[in-house]
Amino acid sequence: MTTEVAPSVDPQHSTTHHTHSKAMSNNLPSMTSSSSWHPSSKSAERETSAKKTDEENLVLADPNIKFPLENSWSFHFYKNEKTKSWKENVKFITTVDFVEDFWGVYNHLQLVSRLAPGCDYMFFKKDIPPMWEDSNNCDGGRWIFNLEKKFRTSSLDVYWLNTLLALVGDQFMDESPFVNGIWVNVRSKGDKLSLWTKNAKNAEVQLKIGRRFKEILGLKENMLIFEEHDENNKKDMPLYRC
Ligand code: MGP
Repeated sequence: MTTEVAPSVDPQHSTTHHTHSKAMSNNLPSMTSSSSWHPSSKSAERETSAKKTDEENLVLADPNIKFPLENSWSFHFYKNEKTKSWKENVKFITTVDFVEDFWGVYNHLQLVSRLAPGCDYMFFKKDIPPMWEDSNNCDGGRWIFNLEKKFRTSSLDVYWLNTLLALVGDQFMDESPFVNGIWVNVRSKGDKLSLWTKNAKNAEVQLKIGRRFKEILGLKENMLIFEEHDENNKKDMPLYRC
């Protein structure tokens, strides 16, 4: 885990989450022993299996073992300081490669709902900077969910956490390589979650991602809109909806 700049941290906020992400369960050693149909192999198999289970329990009990994520992810923070450029206001926080590090960072960051209006968190794949200009983003776009300010305290943190878990748990499956990251804007006029994706023109991929995002957030029809980053392609209407 590499750390550069940390935003305001709330030491009081240390909710412990024990949710196992798919990434974690994927990496747990298999708890089932191999099975053979041949009767004479049974006792040897039981012995091997007992030995294996002992080893697995030792691995699980070892406090030094960490569970790798499918992808490494970076947290970033944005604070609107008027004297600085937009790029200067984007601060890298840290990269997480393991389930345990993800929770360590998440639990020590200020909750989204407690950020000052004008601030953002971004959670992007390690090698993808959160900006349009990057080659991974420039031909992409974002699935946007607008949330009225009155729902900030009751819902924003849950939407944010559920999306983070979906990303670290690799829940976009075959479309995961097209998912770059998630962005949350806290604004006085209303908050916004944006899922950044690659290859905006690929309608099939984008709609699969959009539908999955809709399920993760538990939204009704037509609450998500997709727009391209490229100003030249942007229309008055969203490119897709779901
Ligand atoms: P925004 O947050 O994407 O605009 O960008 P939006 O969704 O209209 O929300 P707002 O309520 O914050 O306005 C707002 C502004 O930030 C843009 O107009 C740019 O000036 C700057 N900005 C945002 N992003 C994501 C980028 C980026 O990737 N690169 C650069 N250079 N500027 C950006």
